[in-house]
Amino acid sequence: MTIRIAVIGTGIMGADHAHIVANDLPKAVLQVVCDASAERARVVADECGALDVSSDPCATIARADVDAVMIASPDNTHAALCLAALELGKPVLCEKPLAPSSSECLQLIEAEVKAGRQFIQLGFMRRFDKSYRDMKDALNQGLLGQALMMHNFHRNISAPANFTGQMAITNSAPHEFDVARFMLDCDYCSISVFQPSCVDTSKTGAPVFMVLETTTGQLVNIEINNNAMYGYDVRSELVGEKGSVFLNAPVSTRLNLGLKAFERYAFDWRPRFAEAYRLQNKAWLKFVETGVMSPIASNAWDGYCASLVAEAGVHSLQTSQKVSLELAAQPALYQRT
Ligand code: ISE
Repeated sequence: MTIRIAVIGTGIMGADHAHIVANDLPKAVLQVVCDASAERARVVADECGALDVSSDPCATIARADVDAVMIASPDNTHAALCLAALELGKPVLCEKPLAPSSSECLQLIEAEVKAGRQFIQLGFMRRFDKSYRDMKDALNQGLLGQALMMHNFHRNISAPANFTGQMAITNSAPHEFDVARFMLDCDYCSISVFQPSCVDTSKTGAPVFMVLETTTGQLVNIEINNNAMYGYDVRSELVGEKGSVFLNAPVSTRLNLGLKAFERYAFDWRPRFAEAYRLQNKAWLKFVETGVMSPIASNAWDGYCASLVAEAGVHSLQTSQKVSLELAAQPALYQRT
């Protein structure tokens, strides 16, 4: 059976998802590409051979010839569009964050609980990345002993014009909030956020440094530096009692010239995580076919956890205080065995 997919939003990630559907998911067809800009929708639809275009997301979701929906529109539209799909019983792959506020995430969770099944897979693609998978395997096999600390660095070349320290926490850091929680199989009990006092923190892209405590006693630190200038660079080291695992980004060559060695950095996250996106989207398609979500995929509950931490992080940034975290009760629908 062919699954007919609509992609909503054709910014960087929506276009990327449309290309993955067209090129890497043989059981799917790109039925509709939808964007507020009809022109932009047409460009992406033509590139990917989509059957139709639209500028109306709710009408697109409701179409009888659409079986499942990928949501990659602006962050503040995610919750309403997820809800529209869920009410029609259509599975969704939603880009992160699930919603800017944890209360909106809880509304989606309530709707899934009421429906008695999950519909939303969230686009935390790093869970499918080979280097993070290997790190998790080393931990699960007991090679490291107990995990103690996880150091994370997330650097982009340059911050978009609207990118404040707050957005570093709500838009960039959720990847680390989610992947460290997944890695350590934990939740967080507090977050403290710092910025270097030697920089003008009102400027876009000023670095943000976070320290989180987990409910199982580990420390997680995260540097977000959206203006790192030199390349897209995501690093992580998991430190255990007996050893550590450091992520290697996929690097195909090293150029040796004039007594120096050069390795290439990606311009942004797409090349670095290309295979993770493909694996994530394949896992989602299987979820659409079978109704069974991949055990490593991120769901609406994981989205809620990430948004709650981001909210607390923004509060910590504003008050310069450590902020404690308390999760709502987890519905049985999301309990993993
Ligand atoms: C962006 O939204 C992403 O999801 C990227 O993975 C991240 O590197 C970037 O900082 C975010 O703004």
